[in-house]
Amino acid sequence: MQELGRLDDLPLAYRESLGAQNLVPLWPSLRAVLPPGTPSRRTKPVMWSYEALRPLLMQAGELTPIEKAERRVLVLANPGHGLEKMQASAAMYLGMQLLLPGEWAPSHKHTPNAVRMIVEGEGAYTTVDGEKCPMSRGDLILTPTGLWHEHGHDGKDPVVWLDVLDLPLVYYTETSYAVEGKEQAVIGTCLERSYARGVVPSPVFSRGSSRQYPMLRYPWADARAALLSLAETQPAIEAVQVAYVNPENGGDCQNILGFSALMLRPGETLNLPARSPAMVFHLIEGGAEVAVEDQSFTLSPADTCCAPGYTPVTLKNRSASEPAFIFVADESPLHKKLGVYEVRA
Ligand code: GTQ
Repeated sequence: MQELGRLDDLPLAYRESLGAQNLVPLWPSLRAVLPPGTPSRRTKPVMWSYEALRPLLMQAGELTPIEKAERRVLVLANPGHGLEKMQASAAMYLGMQLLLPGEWAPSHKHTPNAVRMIVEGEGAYTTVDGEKCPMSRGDLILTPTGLWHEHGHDGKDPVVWLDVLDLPLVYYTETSYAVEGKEQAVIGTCLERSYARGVVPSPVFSRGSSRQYPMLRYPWADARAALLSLAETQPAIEAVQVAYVNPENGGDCQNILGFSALMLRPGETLNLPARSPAMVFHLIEGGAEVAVEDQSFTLSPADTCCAPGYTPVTLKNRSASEPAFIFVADESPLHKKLGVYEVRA
């Protein structure tokens, strides 16, 4: 590959004249912005141990009252991007949010999409556009772009959940903002519109439901049962994995990030090919090992790690007798919409 001219090959006076006109020569930076073959990635493989972060999160509960935080969150930041950027990857933001009994995180809506994966505690709920969604371990609750949401807690113990947002991407595109609102009037619970077992509003005599986000809560009990049944009824399947989809059209449940749950059968090792999207793994149950680049992470329940794109990942169940269950978030809907999605065999 041809070596290109460097910035300091150019006379200083010329460089100054360019700068004075807000002009920049491309060739000294061409290889950096269009690297050969594979993108450069700031995203590093990183793991966040729940055991290590939990006491710090509980300490935040003592140090900062909810009124002074609005959202009491410790951000899982990837040092590859710089901690202050609060990014797990180019498009993904991760945060562990704590709500104590009786606390309330007030209603707002914003342009980034969010999901919550419940990590521990019972009795909290998120109200999304008037629908009250109870939170239990492993449940996935959507708060898509533009929908009002607030969090409350009627239980006795601290509740913690993992927030996954596309905030870095939305912020980068200069489209990130929030609007504060009043406490929502609860018009129902999301339990009232269940899409379980393959029946949806019929599009034959009506246009189905007019909701863009027909399902806001994906109970863990249902996803777990689906994984177990998939493993049992399709033993030859490569990966025991279910996607969280819009049940009315089968598409991704949100616009930018994709979400799935994966079961590693006892003793299973799963080799994931290099794909363009970065990925996040959060262990719900069991024990797993995640190998990516030169790193190997040992995940216990509630541990979270991330992997950059364009690199293979190996997932290993640490138990020979019990399944392991992993929540996966990735950037594939975004990459597909951008036309840059790739799988490298
Ligand atoms: O719960 O609405 O982690 O607005 C970051 C921004 C959580 C939330 C975050 C948010 C929220």
